[in-house]
Formats: sequence, structure tokens, C-alpha cells
Amino acid sequence: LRQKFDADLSEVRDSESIEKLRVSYLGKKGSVTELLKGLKDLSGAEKKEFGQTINTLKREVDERITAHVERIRQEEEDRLVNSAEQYDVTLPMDTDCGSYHPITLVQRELEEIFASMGFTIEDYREVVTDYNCFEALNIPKHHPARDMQDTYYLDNGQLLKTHTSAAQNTIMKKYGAPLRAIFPGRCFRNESTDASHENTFFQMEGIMIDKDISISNLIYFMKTMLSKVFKQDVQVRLRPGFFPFVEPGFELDISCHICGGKGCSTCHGSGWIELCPCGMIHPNVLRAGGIDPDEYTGFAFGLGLTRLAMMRYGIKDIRDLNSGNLKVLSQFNHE
Ligand code: FA5
Repeated sequence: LRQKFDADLSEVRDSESIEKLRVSYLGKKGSVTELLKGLKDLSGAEKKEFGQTINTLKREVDERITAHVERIRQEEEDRLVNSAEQYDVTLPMDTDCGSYHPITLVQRELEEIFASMGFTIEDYREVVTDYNCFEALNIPKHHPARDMQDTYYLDNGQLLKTHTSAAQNTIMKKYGAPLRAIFPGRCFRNESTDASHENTFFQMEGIMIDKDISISNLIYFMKTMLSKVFKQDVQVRLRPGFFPFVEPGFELDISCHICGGKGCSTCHGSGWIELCPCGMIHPNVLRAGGIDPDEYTGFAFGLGLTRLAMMRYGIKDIRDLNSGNLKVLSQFNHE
């Protein structure tokens, strides 16, 4: 039997056949097991002698199979490694690596500028409560201002945030006053899309709350930030604007960065571009955020980050930004 085993073992080349071999010798009906079963028919002395011999054979078969299994595993691994794709490390490198999305680029630029002015950068979720998106912002139920934003409501009663202002209340409660924070985020509105409107777009909200904060502070911060973004000294102007969560509220325009205020096709000849709604935070909103409006005042703005990215990079159609079209998006690689 030992000789037969030697012959059988030498023919085995893969892990499947070695398993079959193990069963045929050591399994329930294997040759070695059968020999052991036969012991019961022998006399005492014979039983002892044959028993020892068979047990030695059994151990030997077991050990040799285990060693062979390891050898086969090693051979199979070598075969796999050698057949794998070979790389020539001396070939020129493919330089076509990934790029940042234009919105990410502008967002990071703004974050850096605001951080240098002492603002913290806050993250906020996209699924929010009605309270955070509207009520805490002085927009009670049935207030006509809710019609300004077509909202995506979820089955669970929550909604996709329609503006980054939805984070104001949470951030005020988290930090209290004084406070300087910006919070960029994705917003959703059920709007029909065209070259300048998307149902999914980015805003960047900013709030500054302290003692004696006034409109002059708002103008100073916006002018400084926008001059850095456009790498030139931009002029800003405020026009009245209505938002229930600010009083007074404004639309902030900047002098056109293309023609320097002289009038061109970008600013439709007016020399001004409408950029960012803003205002002094309404006392009700401060109060809802746990801040005493008799002690503190503050400003807030809601910059259209997507629109700013379009202006910054001369992108004509907002839909290109959500398209995932790498031909368009990879152009901003080396900015
Ligand atoms: C707001 O969302 C206010 N929460 C802004 C605000 C914050 C006012 C703090 C006062 C104080 P509005 O709906 O105008 O405002 O949106 C702000 C900016 O988001 C717009 O100027 C525009 O740049 C951008 N925006 C709005 N809707 C769209 C859209 N469908 N596609 C792309 N950008 C949009």
C-alpha cells in the first residue's frame, strides 16, 4: 500500500486531486481506514503488531499529504504571479490624472479667505427639518415667503435643504455669541433648469455675530473677500432685498470684473453683477438661536457658490457643472 501511495502521490499536481487522494486513503472508506477496520478480526499479538504498523503508515500518509498540499499551493501561487500582467516601469507616465471640480476649487478658495478673517468652516446635513429650514428663520407655516422656494419634501416629513440658511439656528445654538462661521453646502429646489438655474446647486452661507456689528462690517467683509476671489479691487453696492430672516435685507452687487464697471455683455451693460443676498440677522432669528438680540447683532449672507464658480471660470451653462462631463470639468485642473 505504501508503494501504491508513493506512485499516486507523485502524480498529483493540483489541490483538487490531492484532496481526492486524501479521501481515498484516509477517508471513512479509505484504504488505510479499511486496514484499521480489519484489525478486529486478528488475534491479540497480531492486532498489536499490525496496529502499530498501520498507525505508522497512517501518520506518514497524513504528513506527506500535508507537505504536498503546501508545495502545490506554492506552485499555484507562483504560476499566478508569473502569468499576471507585466508592467514596464520605464514607459512614460500617463499624466491624465484627476482634477477638482470648479465648485470645489472656488469653495476652497473662499474657505481659505474666510478662515484668514477668523471664520470657522462648518459642515451641515442635506436632509433638514421644516423648523430649521423655515420656522427658525422667521418663516412661519403659511408665510408667503415659503413659495419663493419649491421644496422637495420627504415621506418622513423632513425635506432637502433649499438654502444654507437652514444651518443658522443649529450653529448659533452650538457656539453662541460672539460667532463667525461660514457653511458651504448643497441645496435643492424643485425648479425647471435652464442655463442659470439647476435643481441642485451650492451656496455658501456666512454669519458674523458680535456686539455692535453693523452694515459697514458686512460691506467690509464682502468687499475684501470678493476682491481676493476676483484678484482685483471690486466695488460693492447694496440694494434693498426681502428675506424674512434679515432686517434690513439686501441684494449685494459687485462691479463687473470683466469690464471694470464700464458695461459689457456679462453685466448686460450695467457695470454691476447681482451676486449675493444678505442682511442684518432678524432679532427673531437670533432669539430662536438662543442669542439675546438686545446684546448682540449680526449679519448673514447667502452666496450662490455655483454662480460664483461660473463667473470665476467663465462657464456659460450651469448644467455643465452637474453633467459629469470630464471634457468640460477637467479644464480647471491646473488653476
Ligand atoms: C437665499 O437662498 C437666502 N437664504 C440667502 C440669504 C442668506 C439672504 C442670508 C439673506 C441672508 P436666494 O433664494 O436668492 O436666497 O438664493 C441665494 C443665491 O443662491 C442666489 O443668488 C443664487 O446665486 C443661488 N441660487 C438660487 N437658486 C438657484 C438655482 N436654482 N440654481 C443655481 N443657483 C441658485
